[in-house]
Amino acid sequence: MWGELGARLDLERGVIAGAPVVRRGLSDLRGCFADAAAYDAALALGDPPLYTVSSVEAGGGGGDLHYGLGVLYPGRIGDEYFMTKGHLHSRREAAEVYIGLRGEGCMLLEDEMTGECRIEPLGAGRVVYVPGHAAHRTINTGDVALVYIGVYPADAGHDYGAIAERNFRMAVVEREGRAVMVARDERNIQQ
Ligand code: PAN
Ligand code: ZN
Repeated sequence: MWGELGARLDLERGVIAGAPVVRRGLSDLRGCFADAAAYDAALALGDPPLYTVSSVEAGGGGGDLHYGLGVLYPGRIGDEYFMTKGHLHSRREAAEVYIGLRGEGCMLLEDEMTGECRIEPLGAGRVVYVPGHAAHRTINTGDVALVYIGVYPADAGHDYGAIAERNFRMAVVEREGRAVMVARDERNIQQ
């Protein structure tokens, strides 16, 4: 017997109705932002919410899919835009499809095998395919919440360890009003 197959996107509250919600605040992203002084200064003023994800994780079989609705708020730490922690999938070959619903931003992708880095625009009307072996992080470069859905294999798993240890090589920062990708090391030297 099939269980529940449909769900309501409650875009007012930014959740999938009835689905569990994970909330991440600034304090959860220690070590992610390149400008450590700006991070500490912002955290001293409070611990603002950065994003929420509500997930539907029904079946757990090899062919099953899970999906989540992400809401990433606008803002910056120094010149670096608010972003998600980012991860690889535990089963590295597991890909994912991101569907943008509202707002403006991008995905930062980094191939674990080749080191290739790329930013792909994500926002209303954009879909991004995240290949296997690609570390992925979502970034809000706009003024309103970036809302998106990610669909991934049920057995993908989330591996945060590698990114927590070495972070992404690139950072997405604001330069003269525009979002640009710069090398994280370069970004640190400019401090
Ligand atoms: C997404 C992410 C979501 C939050 O549903 O989990 O954007 O990002 P972090 O998990 O990196 O905090 C996804 O990629 N799932 O696989
Ligand atoms: Zn993922």
